[in-house]
Amino acid sequence: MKITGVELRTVRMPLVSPFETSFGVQRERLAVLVRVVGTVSGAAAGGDRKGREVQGWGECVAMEAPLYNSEYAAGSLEVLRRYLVPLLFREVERTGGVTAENVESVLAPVVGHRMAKGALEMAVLDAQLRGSGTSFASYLGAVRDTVPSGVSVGIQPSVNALLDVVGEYVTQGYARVKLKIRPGWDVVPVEAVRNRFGDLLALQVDANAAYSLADVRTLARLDEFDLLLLEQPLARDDLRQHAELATRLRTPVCLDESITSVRAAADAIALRACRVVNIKAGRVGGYLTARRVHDLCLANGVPVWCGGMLETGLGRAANAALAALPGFTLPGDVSGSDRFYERDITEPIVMDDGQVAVPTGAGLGVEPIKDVLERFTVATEWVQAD
Ligand code: SMG
Ligand code: MG
Repeated sequence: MKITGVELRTVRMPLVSPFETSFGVQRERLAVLVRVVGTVSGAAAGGDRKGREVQGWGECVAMEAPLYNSEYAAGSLEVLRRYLVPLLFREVERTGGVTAENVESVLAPVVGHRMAKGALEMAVLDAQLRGSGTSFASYLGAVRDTVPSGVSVGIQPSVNALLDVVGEYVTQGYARVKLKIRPGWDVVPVEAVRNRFGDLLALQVDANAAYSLADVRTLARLDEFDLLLLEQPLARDDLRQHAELATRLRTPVCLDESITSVRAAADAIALRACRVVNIKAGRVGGYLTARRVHDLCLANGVPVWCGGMLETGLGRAANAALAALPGFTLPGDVSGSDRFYERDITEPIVMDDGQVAVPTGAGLGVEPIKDVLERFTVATEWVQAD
């Protein structure tokens, strides 16, 4: 497609309740959305020679502050406007167009900023697929039309409060519960949840890199609660220590923050740093790389699941499509929109009987609702191709 311009929009959405992790408390979601506008011609436009206008949406999953990883929303906005979008424009000028499949290599001169790159690639892919009438799911290779829906539960003020919150999600029918843990909030809350809800509850924990190898005895105490996995216990850049820890635990170690690329995933598998991989498209630079991480894990017999970054309906729709690939054998953090938002910017993604439907419409299959989008928008800029 030819790209005529890119809109960069910042939205600020209140969360239904504060979300606390080992690195902080979040009360709202500040997100950068990318809208790519362009034209497609030839086969992609159904033989239309003149070119048909298309647009596509991308969502940058960087948080407001650089606490989950080094990226943050205002930084993503800056790198998009100043470097990434201009690189794409230059490519269109040089070759006459871009495809989602070459966005990664076009943006490769810029080091890092995977979440920003992933958002731009997602928008181009959405536009391209809307142009050809193909859904994200069928493009990526989905093999299911619904995906099991897990919920991520933040750190609570007390164990009783945690039991209430988990009880509510269990009643709603979530297929799996993930508890956020940190030193001082681990064995006791996990034991309480296991005792209250029984052995059949699919349960896992996520430390967001809050522990060190010196905590091995505490982490080993989690073994008795029969968890599906322990997610990112140690530092993001320490595969070797994760490998060491993994030999000391029965609970499978899963990596999230550490898996920033196909290469990182290959290293983690080779070093036996993890037995399970959390795949987040933004963290690895987009849905195309996410699919390659999936393919690598599948080929190595490593189960994967789809992570979440408190996405709006746009990212949530794409995640549901990704989670429908064959290697996603564990329930993902693909919850209903109402887990975080009273009002989503798209039609809400709904969890029903523990499942979320994979969208079937062209591209993402969902779109922002204009007045809702405007209500949450705090800034918009248009970057015009010259
Ligand atoms: O979108 O359901 C969701 C959130 C899932 O816990 C979740 N994500 O480390 O996996 C993770 C966290 C990252 C965001 S924490 C602010
Ligand atoms: Mg995580």
